[in-house]
This record gives sequence, C-alpha cells and structure tokens, in this order.
Amino acid sequence: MTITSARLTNSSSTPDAAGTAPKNADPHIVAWVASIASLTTPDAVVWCDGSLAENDRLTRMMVDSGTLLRLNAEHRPNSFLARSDPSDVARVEARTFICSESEDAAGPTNNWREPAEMRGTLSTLFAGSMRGRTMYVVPFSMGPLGSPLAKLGVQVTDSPYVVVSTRIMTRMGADALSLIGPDTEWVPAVHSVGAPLVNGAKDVPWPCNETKYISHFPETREIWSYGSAYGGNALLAKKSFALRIASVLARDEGWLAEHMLILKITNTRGKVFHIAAAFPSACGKTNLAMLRPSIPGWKVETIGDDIAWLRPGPDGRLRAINPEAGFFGVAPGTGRSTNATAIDTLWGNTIFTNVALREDGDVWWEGLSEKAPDNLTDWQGNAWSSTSGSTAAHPNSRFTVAAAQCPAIADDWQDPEGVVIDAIIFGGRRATNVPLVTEARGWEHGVFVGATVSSERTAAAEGTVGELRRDPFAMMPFCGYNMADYWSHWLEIGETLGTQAPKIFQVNWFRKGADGSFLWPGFAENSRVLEWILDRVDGRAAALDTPLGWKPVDGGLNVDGINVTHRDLTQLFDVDPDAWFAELDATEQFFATFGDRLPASLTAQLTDIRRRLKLSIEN
Ligand code: TSX
Ligand code: MN
Repeated sequence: MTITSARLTNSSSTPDAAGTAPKNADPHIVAWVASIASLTTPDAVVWCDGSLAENDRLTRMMVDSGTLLRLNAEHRPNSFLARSDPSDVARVEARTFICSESEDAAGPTNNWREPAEMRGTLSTLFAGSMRGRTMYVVPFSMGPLGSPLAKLGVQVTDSPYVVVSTRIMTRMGADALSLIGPDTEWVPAVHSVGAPLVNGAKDVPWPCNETKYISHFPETREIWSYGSAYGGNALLAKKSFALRIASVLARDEGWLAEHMLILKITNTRGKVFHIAAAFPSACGKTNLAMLRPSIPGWKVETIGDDIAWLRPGPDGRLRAINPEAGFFGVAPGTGRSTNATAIDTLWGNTIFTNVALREDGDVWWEGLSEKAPDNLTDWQGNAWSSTSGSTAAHPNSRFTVAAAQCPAIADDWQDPEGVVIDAIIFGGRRATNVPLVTEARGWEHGVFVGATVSSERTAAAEGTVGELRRDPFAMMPFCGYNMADYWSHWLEIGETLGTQAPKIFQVNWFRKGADGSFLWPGFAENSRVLEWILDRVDGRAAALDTPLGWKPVDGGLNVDGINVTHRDLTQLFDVDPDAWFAELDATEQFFATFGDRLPASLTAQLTDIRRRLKLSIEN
C-alpha cells in the first residue's frame, strides 16, 4: 500500500499534543510534536516516560494485537518474539538518503537527494500516515544521562515495537526529557510505519509499507524514516543518529562517531587497557566485544559492541563512550561455542525478532545448538524441519537486550567522562593478503589502513564471491557526509592528539591457507593477538618492519598450546609483493572516485607502501 493522499487533515481534529505533554517538557519539543501530529494525524499522542509500568502496558498490548508473542517464562522470563513482515527484514541501504544542500557534501558513497525535493516527498508520505494509530513521543539520551559526551534526541513513532526496543537500546524516557531545556541541542527523529488504519481497517501484526525512505538532513540534524519497523530503519537512535547525524556533529565539533566496539582488558600484570575496534559486518564484532580470553589471568570486559563516540579529553588523550544502552545483535551463529557471554546475557528481558520458536515456548536459531530441536516453528510462523530447505531463523534475526544484563559488562561502561583508548583496531574479512596483525607506522598510516578496510564477499547473493567489498572504517553505510572529508577529519584529529594518539593496528582473523582452511583459530584465541597489541602499547613487545607496518618478531606472538604451526604463522604474515601491487592499484582506483577531496596524505601512503614493497624485493 502506498500513501498518495497529500491532504493535510485540519489540525483541529488532531489530538492535543501539548495537553498530553509532561509539565516540564521544553516548549520547543511540544511545538515540534504538535506540528508532527498535525501532519501525521494520529488518534492519540502518548509521551513516554520509560517506566517499567509503561513498558508492561505496551508489551501486553502488543501480545493482544499479535505483534509480540510472549515466550515461556520458565525458559525466557519477560521475553518476546516478534515476527516481522517478510518484506521488512533488514536495513535498506538503497532507500537510505543523505539530504545535504550539496551533492558533494554527501559524497560518492551515499545516496543523495536534494533536501527541498525530499521534504516534498516526505510531507506527502507522512500526511495522515498515523491515522488510526497512536503517536509515541520517545525522548532519549545517547550516552550516560548528563555525560559531557552524550547527546539527546526525541523520536516520534507510531510503532510500539520501536518504543520498547528504544527503551532497551537507549536511556529513554522522563530523565532524558528533563535534560532538554530551551538551549539544549537535541536531534528530532520522525518515524512512521506508513500504514494508517482507515475506515475501521483491522491492524496486522507488523504494519509497514513497501515504499521506504530513511532520510537524513545533516545541516538541520533531522531524521525522517518511513515505511519500515525493522532495526536501523526504525530504531533511529542507533545508526541514523549515533552514526550518520553524529558523524556530522563530530566533524563540526572535533570528535569521532565510529562504528566500533569498545573493550576493557586487564592483563596478567593487572594493567588495565581500553581498545576500540571497527569491523565490517559478518566479522563477529559482537563475539569480540564479549570475548572470553584463552590466556590465563587475563580479563576481557565489554563496554560496547557497535558504536563508539570518541573525543580528545581535557588531558589530551582520546576518551570513548558507548552511546548505546543495549545490544541489537544478529542471533544466527551465536552459541555457547562462539559467544557464551551473549548466551548468558539473553536469559530473559529480551525481545527476539525473526528467530524460530520451539514447541516449549523458547527460541532457537541456527548456531544456538549443533542440532535443531524437533517441531520448530520458523520465523514466518510455519512448521519447520531440517528438510524444509530454508533456515528456521531469518539470517538477519536479532536479539534486543540491555547491556547492563551482560555478565561481562565492565564496571566503567557508563563512566560519563568515557574511558581512555589505548589502541584502535581495524579488522576485515580477508582470505588473502592481509596479515593476522600489524601495527601501523603512525596515525596517517593508520588512517590509510582504516580507509582500505574490506571484506571478500561471502554469499553469491552479494555479487561475485571473493570480490572485494570495500567498507572504509566499517562506515560505508553510516557516514553522514563525504567519506573523503571524513578521512581528512580523522587526519585532523590525529594532529590534535599528537604524541598522545593511540597506536592503530590492523587485524585479520580470516586468512586462509592454500587448502582453503582458516589459518587462525579465532574466537578465544584472538586474545593472543590482543596480548601482542597491548604489549606493543606498553613498550614490551619487539616488532619487525614490513612494507605493511610492524609485525611480531619470531616467537613474539604467543601460540603456546594451540594448533598453529610455524608454517601457518609464516602464511599468516606472508606479504606477496605482486598481490600487494595489484591490491594497491585497486585501492588507487577506489581513492580516485573521491576526486580532489581525497586527502594528499592517503596518496602519500600508497606511494610509501609501494616504495617499501619494492625495497623488500631488492633486499
Ligand atoms: O566471530 C568470529 N571471530 C571473532 C571472535 C571473537 N568468527 C565468526 C565470524 C562470523 C560472524 C570467526 N570465524 C572467527 C573469529 O575470530 N574466526 C572464524 C573463522 C574460523 C571458523 C572456524 C574455525 C576456525 C576459524 N575452527 C573450527 O571451526 C574448528
Ligand atoms: Mn553495526
């Protein structure tokens, strides 16, 4: 169903947004809510306070309407299963727009639309789009309430699923609203599933619209999302605010909004470190964020699994917060052997979306156990068996759970000042070329490493298998402005940090041998790589110069007690000059797509690495 009616309903027939507002609500917010209500004409406006009572009211209502299914409380207390419309199962990058005044400001990696044109499109779509529904007003803080690194936002939405999800993923409700005064900066986000209930039409469990727009206005710091209730399309605090809009705020204010996990690590000597790490999708970022290390005496604790906001602190060192309050993780592949901590986090108080249902009222997904239980119901609500020829859980099925419920959450995860970052890591999924670990020669080389992050395509549906999918800084779908300008901004932050800048490392858990098997065991054993990284930070590990940066000396990486041979290690760190000359040519072509906005320092890095490769052949 596509809404084409452009007629604005008379505002006198819309509910009184101001009358229902909390007494302390800032008048700007009240006026904005009233204007959105008069555009979208909901039946009611509800200001959310974030309380447990409100949450229980909403979940009970959604159970009654069929949007949520209550799981068996003996197995999964206070937990629910949502089944989305089969057409609304993932973020839609093709329908995600950056509406900056100039196309160049959005850059070649974003879908750009002229702001005025997009406003016209949206005002048509949103006109009357909430008829027959309730519009919820959802104030939230990204980052600990009142933290100098936090930012405030208000989302209006006609999806109660989005309300209860945002309550888990952010600090949502009355406390956030109280922090907004007349001079407080806040980001407005408008969301409608685009499915008005007219003429007494009966609702469906997962209303949405085949027409979708996830639109960002970087200059006015606004978000407008239409047609989807799924994940990043609808939970606008996450990718839309905390990455796309925040990256623009960060550029203008001298900080960084990044697609990074944050870890706290205590080594055997009792020394505490914090690291931030960026990985593209399908690299096991949440698994690393909840790592159980194999090194005796080591402790790894979680601060965040997806987004980091980083800012030079008063002492000149880089500090980071996790702006989120929950995990919205991919379920399939999450099991006791890959991520026991996640499994221990999901015991209850969790919203599952598009996973399979067991006959005992618990949930299941591929990878939760080796063998599928009997009598499963698949993510679409149909009887499923291993001979069905499809997966029981959707490959992009999710859990939504509070970070506070993670048994490995670090004690400083809500430190309002942020944690000092000791190292930055860039990862990728590369069967060839990229070594297990290298240390960048300096900040500028590190920015080159970030700009060249990539993964090989793993599914035929994504294109030619093996072909490189570039995902600079893992920010390709999330940077709210020109990616080349973003690289320049990273270079400027490096100048600000100067000698206090954290070291930058590149890792690759996914290199394969000639026989096609993984050379590195990964998972818990990745702690050995982190150990080398932190020993480098601490000035305790020796390193050898390579054309790609510093690598561990022979015997420098601890592989005691694991099945990694000297031959495997040689292959894990092998640098094939011919393959690298070809890779750098491809990188040069990629860089050329940014024209004259490409920072000269990245071209200089290309030249420098080519020079080092030539030298390595001559010697
Ligand atoms: O998450 C992964 N990590 C990071 C863990 C902290 N995965 C899963 C990726 C898909 C989301 C990995 N897969 C990792 C890894 O380090 N490494 C691999 C590749 C791999 C897979 C299986 C084995 C070894 C490597 N070995 C056996 O299955 C016995
Ligand atoms: Mn992510």
